[in-house]
Amino acid sequence: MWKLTLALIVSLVLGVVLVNAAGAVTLVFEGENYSWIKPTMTVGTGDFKGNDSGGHVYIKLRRPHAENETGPGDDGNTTYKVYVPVAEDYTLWSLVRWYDGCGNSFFTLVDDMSPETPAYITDARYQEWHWVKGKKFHLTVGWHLIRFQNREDGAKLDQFLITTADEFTPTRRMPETSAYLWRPSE
Ligand SMILES: [Ca+2]
Repeated sequence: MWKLTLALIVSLVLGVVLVNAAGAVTLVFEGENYSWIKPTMTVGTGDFKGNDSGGHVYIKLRRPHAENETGPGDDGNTTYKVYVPVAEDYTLWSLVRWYDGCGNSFFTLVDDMSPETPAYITDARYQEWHWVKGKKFHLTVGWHLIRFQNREDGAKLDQFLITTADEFTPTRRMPETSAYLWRPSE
């Protein structure tokens, strides 16, 4: 209960409510609202809903597109500095669109994880936006870095979320909890 109370207090301070009735904490971020970006990660227009005012980030297709598992052409990435209000195990979900079987993954790196860590998201649904479940990881209270990094060209990211809920499968775009994201001042 104290965790729920703490999360509610933090939510009130930050001006958003992210704690549901069951006490789960869910933080949602837009791919295109990153803290830092490194090419060949690129900002694109359009999102899951076909909404042209929305955006995503993606790894540009190589010419020619990789046709086998040759490894990424660079370490292009977006990094998100996020504030975690409750120490807990969090599951990563990502709203992605894959190009094909050789363009269907991102490294998903938390804090000091490196691409040598076998942490990435993938599945076999191509050419349509859908949610993909990632790993569960423990986060302490405070600021953390979450990075989506080039693993295969042609991969796109509209949104991602971290949640303490075990029995939760997102099926649509979620309201962004931007108060929990650090962005450099313009
Ligand atoms: Ca987006």
